[in-house]
Amino acid sequence: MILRIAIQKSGRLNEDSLKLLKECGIDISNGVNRLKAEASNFPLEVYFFRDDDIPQYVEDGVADIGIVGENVLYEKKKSVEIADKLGFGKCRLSIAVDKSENYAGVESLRGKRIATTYPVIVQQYLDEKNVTAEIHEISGSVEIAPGIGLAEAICDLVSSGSTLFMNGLKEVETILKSEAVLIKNSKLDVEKQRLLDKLLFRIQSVKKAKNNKYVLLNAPNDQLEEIIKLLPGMKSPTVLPLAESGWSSVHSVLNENEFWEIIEKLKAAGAQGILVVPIEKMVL
Ligand code: PRT
Ligand code: ZN
Repeated sequence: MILRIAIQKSGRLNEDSLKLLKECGIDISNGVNRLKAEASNFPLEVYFFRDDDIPQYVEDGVADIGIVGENVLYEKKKSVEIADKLGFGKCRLSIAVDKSENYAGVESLRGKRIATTYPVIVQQYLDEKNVTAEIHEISGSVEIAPGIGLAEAICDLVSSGSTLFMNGLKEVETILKSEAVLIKNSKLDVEKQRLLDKLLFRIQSVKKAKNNKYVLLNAPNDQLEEIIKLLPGMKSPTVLPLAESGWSSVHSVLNENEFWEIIEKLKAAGAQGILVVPIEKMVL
């Protein structure tokens, strides 16, 4: 029994998808035939496709699971399930207009031409807003459409915003926030589901590790109690005596979100020599 995963052949999601598998301890042989590769230490076969085709292949069962951006998933409207969000490939699908335009809300789009590679998502958005506009589906370089007189607005993926800026456009509405997700065929058999659960367990351990840091610090013993109170840790922090008497070494795990705030408080409480180390895997 082997689980088949579809990932992007080349492009923005290819590298991060392979990296995730590697972090899950899965070695993929980089065979000459880059259409398909097999893992040497997990029952997994990797297929390399264009991202646009992945939802269809997973729905049809050509692949059991796949990694794709939510933007592609919602545009293709295939009946597959999201097994997990993966935290990379983050971007947003936004409407942009010429920067000199007097944009006064979504009503301003009424009767306008909107160029996009995401006609389904844009139409759904306009319907929700009760706005009628003309959608021009084009296959690439959407950002030049207003400049060449093809449309008054565009809807495209944005990450840094520099593409819009360089083309004299401004972002006016965000329709969708997107990241890479792991999708699965909705009728996986028990054996394949078991393999997927095994993979998901590893993915979750990798994700948790990324969101947390291992922190080591030196604390004067008379401040130890206060410092320990500041540390959430997995259970409670590890405390070891230092060679220098009156001092201890404290080890704990901190979440990225609360990290800076706690570090500040630790310093204020007398902690010294604070080391922050990345965690590779975290199994709770
Ligand atoms: O060949 P294939 O069809 O597989 O690839 P593709 O060309 O369709 O997709 P690719 O590799 O460009 O993107 C794959 C996925 O990465 C997308 O479906 C998104 O889920 C995700 N992603 C994340 C992005 C971006 N960020 C992104 N910035 N996809 C595209 N862009 C483009 C955007 O279209 C625009 O042209 O980057 C430009 C904007 O970037 P900024 O930084 O200038 O704002
Ligand atoms: Zn594509």
